[in-house]
Amino acid sequence: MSIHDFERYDLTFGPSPIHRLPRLSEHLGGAQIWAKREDCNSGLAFGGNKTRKLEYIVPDILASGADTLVSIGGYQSNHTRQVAALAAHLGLKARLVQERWVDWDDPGNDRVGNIELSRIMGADVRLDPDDGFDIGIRSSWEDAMAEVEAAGGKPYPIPAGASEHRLGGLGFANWAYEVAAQEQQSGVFFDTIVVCTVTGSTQAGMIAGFAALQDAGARPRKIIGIDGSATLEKTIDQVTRIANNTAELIGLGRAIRSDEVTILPGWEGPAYGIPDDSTVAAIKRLARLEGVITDPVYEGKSMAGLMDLVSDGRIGADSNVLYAHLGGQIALSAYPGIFD
Ligand code: 5PA
Repeated sequence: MSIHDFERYDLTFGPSPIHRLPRLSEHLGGAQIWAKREDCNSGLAFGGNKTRKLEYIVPDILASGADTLVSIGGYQSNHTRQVAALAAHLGLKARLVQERWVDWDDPGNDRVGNIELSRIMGADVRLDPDDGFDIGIRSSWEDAMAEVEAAGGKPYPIPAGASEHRLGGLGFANWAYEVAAQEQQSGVFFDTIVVCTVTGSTQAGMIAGFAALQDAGARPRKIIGIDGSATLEKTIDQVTRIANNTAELIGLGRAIRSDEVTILPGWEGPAYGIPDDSTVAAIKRLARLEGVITDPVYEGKSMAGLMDLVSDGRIGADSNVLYAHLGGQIALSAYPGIFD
């Protein structure tokens, strides 16, 4: 088996674009920095990293005969917004459990941004103010499944971030092959990839995909995950587990080595969903140097990490760094206070 043996249902515009960030590179005075843009990868409700993961899950959804997608996230989950868009696109219903993952009191946090879009797209959005952040399987989500069944529906479960789904790592295993093809065209090899990690299947898929390419003779490269949730040990376990599951699916034929899993702490802020000064500074700096927008929950944190690693030389000056921009800007309207 290889990644090419899995059916993929098209939800994206095609390969996501890669472009240079010349003013940021110059400003930091080290490595050359490029971005691959999952934040504009699809016409479905602004897309993002989950849209790529869902491309490999849709065939299973359609085969199951389900009529309702059931998923879970925080009030401002990008994932549940992308599930709502997928349901609309497929003509299915969506039942979304939105938990209070973030202790953040900007007014409108449970009404604007992602949750507003999910409501516009007709999802059945249920707030659960009692449950906090957790990347594992939740009882509130299992309850939602049972409720759909009790009402005569046929639910299809999509766990948080689609990460614990059996096929959840395939979208970003394929991303690795897409990067390799884009490198062939441009002649630029990215020796370092920087990616924000929370529920894990984005980075885990990349690890499995690049491991397969490397075992087939490609040059080695470093994938640096930036922790976005201040639960580092749990995240490392989850990424390792999903990377191994995905590696098995795509026929890697060996286990993932521990040196293939790098997740760095330092830019996660006090908790999931809460930015610190470095997050806010990184969001402003990237926006003011390049006109590229990042969010305070995910990409602002990974960008803060990238900026420090490049400017202090931990990523060497001779590197070509690929920043995986995974989306998430829709949540900005839930955080107006940090830019007042
Ligand atoms: C998310 C996730 P993983 O969860 O695959 O590690 O990806 C982290 C990530 N960037 C990075 C953006 C913009 C993201 O939305 N979001 C979750 C959500 O509910 O939206 C799954 C947590």
